[in-house]
Amino acid sequence: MIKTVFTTPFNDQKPGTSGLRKKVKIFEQPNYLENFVQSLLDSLEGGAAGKTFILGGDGRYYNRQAIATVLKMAAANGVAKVIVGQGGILSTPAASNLIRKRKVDGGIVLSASHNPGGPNYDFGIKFNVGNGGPAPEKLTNAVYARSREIAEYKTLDADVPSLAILGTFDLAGMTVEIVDPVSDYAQLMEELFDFSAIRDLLGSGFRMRFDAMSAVTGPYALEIFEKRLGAPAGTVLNSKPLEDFGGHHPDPNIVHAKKLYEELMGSGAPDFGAASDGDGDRNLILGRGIFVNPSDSLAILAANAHLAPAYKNGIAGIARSMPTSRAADRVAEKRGIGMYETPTGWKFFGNLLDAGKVTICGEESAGTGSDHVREKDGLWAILLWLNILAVRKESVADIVNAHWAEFGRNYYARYDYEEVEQARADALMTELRAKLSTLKGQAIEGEMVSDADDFAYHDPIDGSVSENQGIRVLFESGSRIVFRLSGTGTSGATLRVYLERYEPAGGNHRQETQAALVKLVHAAEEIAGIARHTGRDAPSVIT
Ligand code: VG1
Ligand code: CO
Repeated sequence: MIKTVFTTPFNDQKPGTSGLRKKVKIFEQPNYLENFVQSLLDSLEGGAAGKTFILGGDGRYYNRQAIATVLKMAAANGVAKVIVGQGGILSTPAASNLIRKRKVDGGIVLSASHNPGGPNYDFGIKFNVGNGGPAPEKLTNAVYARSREIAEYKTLDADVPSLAILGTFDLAGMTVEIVDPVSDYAQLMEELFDFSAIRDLLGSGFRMRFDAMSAVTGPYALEIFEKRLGAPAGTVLNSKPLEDFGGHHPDPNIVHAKKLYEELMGSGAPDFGAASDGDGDRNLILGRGIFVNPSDSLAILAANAHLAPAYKNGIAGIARSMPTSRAADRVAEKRGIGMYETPTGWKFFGNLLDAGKVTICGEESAGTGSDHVREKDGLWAILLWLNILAVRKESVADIVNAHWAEFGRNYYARYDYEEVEQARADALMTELRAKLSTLKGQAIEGEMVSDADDFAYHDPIDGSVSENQGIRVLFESGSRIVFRLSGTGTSGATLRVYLERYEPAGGNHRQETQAALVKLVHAAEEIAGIARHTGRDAPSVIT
């Protein structure tokens, strides 16, 4: 029942920051998903035959059809075994954990992460390698090259049995094992953190809220917070995963998790609020009356990680993506541990984690994680915060203020200009690149530019080089502006402008963020001509 289907290439299957992400409508074109999956299977070192993979997704619209397609194609290509999350569900960090725990060859995760879901919105597919982390560029480039020349794919002329019941079945000679998506992950969290201390905290009148945003973390959060940690029923909001995330944008920031944010800022607010994204790898951290900027959160978690059992002997080093604020650098410097700056996207952390150079990694986009898996991990970050709160017995605001007092504060914001016409966004970046060499030594908005470059990363472990990873403009004052185009959007281009200003220990840490950055906003306009190029006089989203 194996059949070979003739096909012709699509020219747009280049994986971005995190896999191939497109509108559902694009994925629904005949052969579109099949072409990509076959290109992937063809590009694996040693081929796909005989290998074992993990498979699951965030449950969004098209997840079920895609799981069936992948299973049939895996079987037809001679894959030995696929371990699937029950109902086709696995969060990204849970998939990473299973790849490592079961020592398999890799995993396929179906998700468009923080992008909205539903028939008119987004879908995605990404591949993780044997260490549990996102495929490195060498592999994603090979998949893209293959997708440009593909002429046929293999699949089965058969239906895939239901994935609703735990157990094992045979699919044309391939073993399919259906596992509980939550239990291995929940067990890992219990090994890393002091659950009894967190249970005591939650039993002592400390109130928390977690917003699953109708996405994949609902079942994980119910099991961990309400069942294992004894938080009262109702602690987890929007806990039922929905194919369209209830029409919301499952991106845990103060714009899209507005209701939670308002609750934490209001009177009678709980002590702690948190949220995660579509596939469970991002986190939002709120305290009563305070939003913790993700870059600050990375620094605070790194500075306090030793309070949790898994990190009690300290951390080896920290890595952050280039646009992430340099708050974590202050911690690394003071503690005398390694600090690494990588391009945007979790795939660049894998080598550093595997080599034991770093223990904790993070991105400004609300991704934080450690060497426990090879993905960013939303619930992990939230549990580490809870562990720290349980030990320090201080409020979130007090911990943040004490951190700034010791290390200084990196005022920080990201301005996103979404759905800009691609040609206009490209023109902006081209013009910017061309004037880089002239920026140095210029005074802009009264601040002297000390350096400007296009970030290139030289991986210290495997020597690979990744160029054109974003424009950095550094000022003598220590301020910085970064410009780059998003690699996860599905319509037009998204220009991201990252603004950062450092206020040392002893300085004024009580300013409102936007007010503190106002000069940099003007400088960014002067340097890049954002309004002139994009026709926008304000960003679509500020985070
Ligand atoms: C964005 C973020 C980046 C993150 C990526 C995937 O990429 O900026 O930090 O790693 O999304 O996150 P870009 O190229 O759009 O800036 V997720 O939760 O969507 O897997
Ligand atoms: Co995500």
